[in-house]
Parts: sequence; structure tokens; C-alpha cells
Amino acid sequence: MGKNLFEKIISRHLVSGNLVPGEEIGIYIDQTLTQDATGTMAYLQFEAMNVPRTKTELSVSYVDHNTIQIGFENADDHLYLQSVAQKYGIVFSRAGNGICHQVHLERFGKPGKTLIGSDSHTPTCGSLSMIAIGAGGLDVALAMAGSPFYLTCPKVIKINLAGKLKPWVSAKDVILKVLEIFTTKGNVNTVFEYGGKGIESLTVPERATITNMGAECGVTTSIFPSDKMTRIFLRSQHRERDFIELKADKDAKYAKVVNIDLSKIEPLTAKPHSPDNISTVKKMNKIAVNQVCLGSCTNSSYKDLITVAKILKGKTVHPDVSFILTPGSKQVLKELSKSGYLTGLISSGARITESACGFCIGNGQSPPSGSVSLRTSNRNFLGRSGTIDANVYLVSPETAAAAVITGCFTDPRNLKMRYPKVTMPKKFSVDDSMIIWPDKKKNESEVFRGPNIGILPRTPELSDTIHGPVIIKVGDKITTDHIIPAGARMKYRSNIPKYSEFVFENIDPNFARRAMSIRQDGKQSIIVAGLSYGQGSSREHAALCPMYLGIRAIIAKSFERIHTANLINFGILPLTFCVESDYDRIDQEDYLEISDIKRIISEDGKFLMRNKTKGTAFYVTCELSDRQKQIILAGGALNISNKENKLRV
Ligand code: MIC
Ligand code: SF4
Repeated sequence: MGKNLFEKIISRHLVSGNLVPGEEIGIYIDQTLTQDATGTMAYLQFEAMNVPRTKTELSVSYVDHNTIQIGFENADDHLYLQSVAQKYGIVFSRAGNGICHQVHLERFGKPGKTLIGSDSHTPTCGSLSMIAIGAGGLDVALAMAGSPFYLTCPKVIKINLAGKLKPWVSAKDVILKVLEIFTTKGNVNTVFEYGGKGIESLTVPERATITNMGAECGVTTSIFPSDKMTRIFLRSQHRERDFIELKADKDAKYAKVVNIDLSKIEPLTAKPHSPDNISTVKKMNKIAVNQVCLGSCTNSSYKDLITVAKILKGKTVHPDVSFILTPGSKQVLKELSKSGYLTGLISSGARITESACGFCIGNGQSPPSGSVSLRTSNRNFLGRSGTIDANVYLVSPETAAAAVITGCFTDPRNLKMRYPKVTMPKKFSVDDSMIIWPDKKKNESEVFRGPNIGILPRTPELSDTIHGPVIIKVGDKITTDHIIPAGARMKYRSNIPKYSEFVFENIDPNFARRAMSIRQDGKQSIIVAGLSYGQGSSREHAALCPMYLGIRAIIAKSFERIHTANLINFGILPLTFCVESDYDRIDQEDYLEISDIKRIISEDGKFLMRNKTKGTAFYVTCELSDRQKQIILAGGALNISNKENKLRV
């Protein structure tokens, strides 16, 4: 029987388990990436493993998230990361070199390889036919130490693309269409494999926009074949030697095939406050726009920026709009400058920021209160921009450019001009001078630890009974941005006690204080949630900080993949309602209890949860693989790897 592309690559990396959807498998990891906001914790964990050098083919540490540097904290983190990289054989991409996913695509991604990254948008490199998966920092640290990466074997859905995109419609509109079809929930343990005639006209950066935002559907990863377009891209990066052809067999099997005709897609937008709240741009016409942000790892390629530059040529930014432009990498910025289009953009009034995540993570450029911001990034969660009542819409670069000129939501097809044609440079001017290569030999150099580098919090032993109040009851689609905000708070990523003060800040500002006082009384607390808990970012802080505040279990209707792995790694029980409607029979502050935990975890994981306040009981389940059971019973993954590797934490 023929194999699909995902099966072909994964079977070459399989270390344990069978390729049966739903079963746990372990795979060998060729490459890892980290970024600074998750990287400090990942490397603190890696250091604790006492492994002298990374064991992967390639591990890259990027600095791209916390580049605002108000106060000493971020600068301390960067120095820590640089010194750890030197010591352990990790490639270091300095601040200013660009966003991890864009730079990894340009300089390091290789068809047929596996990559895990401590960032949920790691699947961007699926556009280069890699199996590229987002993970928590601890899982990335374990992979660097040579351990396999474990995941539930996903089912593979084929997204069959036909036709060609019409002028003024681009890759962002394709992935917004996919989000309209699949939404942000219900896609756990799924892979999107793209194929069909339609892919032939999509360049690698366009494919990258599509694989990047597969993360918003919650899939394990998304992947394109490695074909002529892949070769052209690798050649343009002076890396044709990395090209191999990869495609699914003709008789490959898929769990489902979904057909999308590219020629039927219109300019789309994701309305506030979820990437799956899709509408056509046409319907939004005339809504006044206050801010437009172009950039992020989704849409900051050469083609994206030059298209916008051509649309804006000779025009001035509308007086009511603030236009922010954040190039994805130093390479893109240099090409923009070489082409002369940067001058045009500056003349138009663009506010050019450094090549980093910037506005996308609320690190600067927060829009005015109650305003409308159009962004080419991938997430429009409530409050992520740094302004709690802002209305953020996700759009393509073309739709963004139209609003820059008109000052309102405008279907770009209504701009009275020809769609600008952008040809990619045959060869980009490659300049890796912002990349620091580690010494080949073992390096004994000191690791820099400024005052912002905290200590690794310990996870407590698993107790046999968990009892405590429902400290918060939340609804569906709670993102890790809701659980622990980024933006202005992100500078505390390396200091868990401080960062924990902001857990659920945007939903319930008193949450951390309440949780802390329960913990100080020696008690535990429980969170109750709806569907798809833990969407979005891979930040393990969304598990670490609640763990620090004494949360021992979360009962939800369903969980997202990376967050579940993070909860287990830090010893928090992810419990699912056996009957969803039991959610409606619990109130915040009800006192809940489960007992005999160790025995039940080792057996079928089905618990009777007693609601002591209401005098009722209901069933919840904790579905874990044997490996995950061991982690939970040990009180967290570091406790296990400490025992196994005689670690020193
Ligand atoms: C994001 O886009 O939310 C982030 C910031 O890149 C996160 C990682 C983090 O929280 O540091 C992600 O996507 O995983
Ligand atoms: Fe950075 Fe935004 Fe991409 Fe996350 S989604 S990696 S914050 S650019």
C-alpha cells in the first residue's frame, strides 16, 4: 500500500510505537529550534540534564521575541542564551537577525528532516517538506539531549488544492479559508498534507504562510511536498545541495480529502477575537481602521513586503492610520533596501521596526483603546496586542495595504490599479554574519547568569488525593495567552515566581492572589474549562506558573496537544469530562475531590470526582500513555529524567 508524505518521513525517524493513528510514537529529532521567550527555560532544563553537548544534527537558539529591552531582564536573558549556546554546541542567531521561523526557513530547513521547536509556529518549515512540530521547552531540551520526541500518531488529512489564486488574493486568504473549514478546535492529533495541481504555483514562502497558520487549527503539523518550487527556493538561498524530491505515493491513503479551488477564494479576514472567525473582506467594507501592522512569521517574506511597497508607491499613509512594518529577517530587510523599495516605504510614512516578533506578541505597537487594527500576523486573541478592548483583524498583505491607503477596510480588488507582479530574486544575498557558530570542540566557558535568570521550579510529588476549590471556571477556546499573557509581561519568562503573578490577568485580575493564598494555606486548587483548553502558544509557562500557584488538576471538555504535553511534563492532571454536560453542574468555588490517584492512574485513569459543595459526583478521565503515566506518577518529566540521568536539580 502506498504511503503519504507524512508517513514516508516519519517512518524513517520512528524509534518506538507503530504508525497507527491514536497510538503513542517516539521519533528521532534531527533539528531543534528555540526562541528567547521559551528558550531560557528550555536551556535551564537542558543544563539540568548534565549532557555535555547537544546530540542533534543542528540546534539553533534564536533571539527574536523579547527585543524591546526595557530594563535589564531581556538583555540578561540574551547573554545567558548566547553563553549556553557556546558551551553546548548550539548555533546562536542574534537579535536583529530575524524571526526564528523565517530565518530557519531561509538558512537551515531541509526537506525530509524532523524539527521540533519551542514555539507553536515551528510547522512553518513544513513548507520545505520537513516534519516540523511545536513543543514545550522541556520536550525540546530532551530532544537536544538525544531523547526521542513522543507524540500521538496523528491521522493525515489531505488538502487538495486545485486552480490558481486570482489577482489580489494570496496565501493568507488560503489559510483563512482552511480555518473557516476546520476552525480552531477539534483538530488535535491531525496533520494537514497539501497536494494537488494547485500547489505547483505556490512558492515556498507562500506555502510557509499556510503551514505556519495550521498551528491555529491546532494540528500537529502541516506539510507540502518537496518539488520544483522547493528546489528554486533552496537555490535562491544558495542551498540547492539540500534539495531532495519528496512526494506522496499515488495510491497513498488519507483519513479524509478536502478539496479547495484556489481560483474561488476571495480576500478574507479573521474578525476579533479568534483566527477562525472568518468573513470576506467585501463584507467589512468601510469599517474605519486606526492601525495596520505588516509582518510576523506568517507574512513578512520578500514577496509580501515588495507587494505592499508596490501598492503604496508614491502614496502617503492615510492620516488616520498608523502603519507599522516589521520585516521577517535581516535578509528580507536587506533585499528590501537593495531593491530601493525601502525608500519608497519610508517616504509613504511606514514606521519600520527591527526584524523581530514585535507587534505580533504585543511587544510594542499596542493600538489605541477601542480601535481597529489590521494585522498580517496569525493570532487576534483578546488582549494579545496589549490593548484589551482593541479589535484586531487578521488580513493578507494586500488587504493591509489597501487599508493603509484608504483608512478603512477595503477589498483590495477595488483599488483602481493593476495587481503588482513580484518576482523573487533568483539568488538572495546571503549574509550569515549575525549567526554565531559554536566551537566544534567541547567548550568549558562560563554561562552568564544575570539576576533575571531564576531557578528552575521543582514540581511537587503527586499526592494520592487532590481536593480543593474550583479556583476559576472558564469557557471554550481558552488560549495560553489568556492563561499567561505575553507582551509587557514577557520579560519575566525566566523568573517563574514573578511571572506567576500575571496568570489569568486579563480574565480575572485577582486569580494569582487567590491561588497563592490557597497554596500558602497548604491547599490545592482545580481549574474547570470548556472545549479546546490551551490553544495557541507552546509556552510551557501556561503550565509551569499554574503549577507554581498550586493548581494540581484541570478538568476540561477537551485540551489542545502542546498544552496537554506541558501539563503532564509539570505534573498537572489533565482531566476530561466523561459527560460534557457535567461542566454545567459545577460552579466556581465548588469544593471538588478525587482520591486513590496513583492506583487509578496506573489502571484505567477513570476517576469519580466528588463535588463536596453540591453533594454530587461525576466521572472524569485522564487518558495517558504508559510513558505519560510514569511522568505523572513521578510528579513531572524532570523528576524522571533526574532519576534516569542522575541529574543534579
Ligand atoms: C506566540 O506566537 O504566541 C509565541 C509568543 O511565539 C509563542 C511562544 C511563546 O509564548 O513564547 C508560540 O507561538 O508558541
Ligand atoms: Fe513571533 Fe508572532 Fe511568530 Fe509567535 S506568531 S513566533 S510572536 S512572529
